[in-house]
Amino acid sequence: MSVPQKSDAPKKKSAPSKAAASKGGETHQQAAGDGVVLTTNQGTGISDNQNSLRAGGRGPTLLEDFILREKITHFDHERIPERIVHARGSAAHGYFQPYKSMKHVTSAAFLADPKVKTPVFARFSTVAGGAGSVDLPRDVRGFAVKFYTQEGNFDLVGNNIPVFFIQDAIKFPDLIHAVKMEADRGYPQAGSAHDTFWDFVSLMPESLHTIMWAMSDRAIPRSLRMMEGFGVNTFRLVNSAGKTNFVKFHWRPVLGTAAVLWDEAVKISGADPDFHRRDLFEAIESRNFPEFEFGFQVIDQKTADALPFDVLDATKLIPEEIVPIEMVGKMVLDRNPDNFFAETEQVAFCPSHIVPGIDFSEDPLLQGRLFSYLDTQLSRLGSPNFHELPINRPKCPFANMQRDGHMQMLTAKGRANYEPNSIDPAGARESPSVGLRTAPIPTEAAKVRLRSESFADHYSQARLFYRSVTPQERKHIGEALTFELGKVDIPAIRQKMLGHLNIIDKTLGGTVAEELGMTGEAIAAKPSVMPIDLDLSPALRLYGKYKPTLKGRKVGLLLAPGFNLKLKNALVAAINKEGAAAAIIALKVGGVEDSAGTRHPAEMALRGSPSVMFDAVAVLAGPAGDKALSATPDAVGFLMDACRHLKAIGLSGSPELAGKAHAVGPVGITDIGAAKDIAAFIGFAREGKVWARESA
Ligand code: HDE
Repeated sequence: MSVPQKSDAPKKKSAPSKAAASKGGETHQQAAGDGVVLTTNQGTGISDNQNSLRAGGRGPTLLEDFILREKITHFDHERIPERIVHARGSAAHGYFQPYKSMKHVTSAAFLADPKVKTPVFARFSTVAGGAGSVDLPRDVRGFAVKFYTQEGNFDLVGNNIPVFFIQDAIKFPDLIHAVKMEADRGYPQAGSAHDTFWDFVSLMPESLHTIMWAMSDRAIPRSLRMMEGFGVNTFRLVNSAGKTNFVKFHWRPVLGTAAVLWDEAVKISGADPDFHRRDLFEAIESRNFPEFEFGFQVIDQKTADALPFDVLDATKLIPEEIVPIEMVGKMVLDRNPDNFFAETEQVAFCPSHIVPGIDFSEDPLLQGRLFSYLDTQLSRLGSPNFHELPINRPKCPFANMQRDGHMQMLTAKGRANYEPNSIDPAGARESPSVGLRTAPIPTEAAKVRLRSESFADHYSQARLFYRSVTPQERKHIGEALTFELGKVDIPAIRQKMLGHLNIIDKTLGGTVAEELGMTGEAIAAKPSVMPIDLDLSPALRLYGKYKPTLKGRKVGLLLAPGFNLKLKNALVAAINKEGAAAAIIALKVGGVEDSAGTRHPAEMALRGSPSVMFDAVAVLAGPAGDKALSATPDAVGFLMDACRHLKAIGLSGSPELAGKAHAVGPVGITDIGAAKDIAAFIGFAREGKVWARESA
């Protein structure tokens, strides 16, 4: 244990060592050392944590210094292998509570009683980048939730996109090798805009539906608190009578969905690589607890059979217009981890962790996942006892005859480490009544390596998604494809991709070809099944589906000398009333003077707070302040970017800056001359983005 041990550690004040004293006196810790004494991992008190043991003040260090060696050895082994995918993640504790009993479809106890709160731990992640990569690459986001139920842990290991790139687990290593940094050159980090990824996609049309989602604004979310989540694979629900249904799991953010623009994502990655992690942590610290509703699409066999695609195919979704989502409860994330490594890093999710009442489907992607996660935890966490770590340990009793192994943390008692046994009649035994029972789904068939015909249509749902979303989303998909394919060196890969895009939607293919300067160069794709036009699904839209709100958002207020204090206070009050936060920015972090010459503290200096970090911005200045701002490139950039990124903008006393930043005239810019104008600014800010400005 490297944490201080209260009980055993000697509690007397530690005297500064002679060496420390001779080198310039006491450190803060030594001076303040009335509290817990620093010890080795064996509990031996440490008298000097500043100097290693040496032969004389200037002599060589002695091998005898076990305190130095213990400390360095532990440090040398502080890192564990990062996750091969989803390495970069942020997490929080919370609870889940059902709205009503779901007993009619599942016997799962945590879904049976609206009074029962089940503790959860949720981890959000990017897929491709390493643990130290930025938060805002274009990427799918992981959305994994561990429910510590009274019947065991249930891990719902999902994503923020409802479909996946491949249909069979055997293709996963190829997909991931293709998207991660290229084997010879070691780049790009956390980005799909390179040859190997698009080479793979161009040869694997089953990935095209997910590609449409990954190129949409879903892949650059504004906040982890504003993403939908999906179980992706089809699971089964089983009720106490043994009746089964298929189910698709959904998470819906109470704050609604929001995304940033690509140019914002690129700039945020530089300005604040931890943008999402910080946002989640700060929201919880300020008690704005992220909330997600949990929804089920319950599908009976008859409905599944009538669908024009296979419910076992993870590259397909079931439109809500065909099977509505029933909201069954809510997850609230109300506590940050105490220690990032012990919790966020060591948490081990496994789709194979289910509880009675939930069962798997035969989806060949899910079947492979059931093997992979347990296997990967063994090398990542280094021991088959990873379930004993506090973050992974079930909160209900657990007992079996598994014993020993690396880092065994439990001290099993008695002689009986096998079953059946007569030596320990009170010991753990199997239980047909409360134990998990697999739904007896018939499976007899010939052993074949074969993809079912029902998985063969790779284009219809890609088209469905592209045509169902809003015009802005469609525009951004085209731009993202142009950007990504523009980064591909090998022309034939681009040409093949254009062939696929033409089949999904001719206009899309044509626009991307034109933007790439490759009109007429597409290599025609030959689908094995020609796509059909499915009924559009407006539910697939990212924008316009949730009510406009400013709740949980952040408004940046740039204050310059001579600003109107009354207006600033009214603005902050209006922003707070919306449930949003106002961040005070000034040219210098030391503060800024209002029109009466009174100095006010700032929270952020302009240089470190570009407008990409906020959902909406306002600039308040007096004449001198306006002059100072317009002479400052960072201030001009602040406003120019806010304008380009379609943010609601409020301006008070800053005409010169507005002119320099070309922020005169576009929709969504409110002149805040008096408090009565604030409502109009808030109205635009609630919309998230002023889309009319983009069309203009
Ligand atoms: Fe994963 N995935 N995955 N995956 N996955 C992992 O497990 C894997 C897939 C997802 O926050 C790994 O603990 C295979 C789909 C999330 O800790 C690994 C296949 C979905 C996380 C693994 C898939 C996911 C992982 C790496 C294809 C959405 C992060 C580290 C058959 C439903 C969990 C680890 C966390 C992590 C394997 C496809 C979601 C290697 C073989 C589809 C959210 O076991």
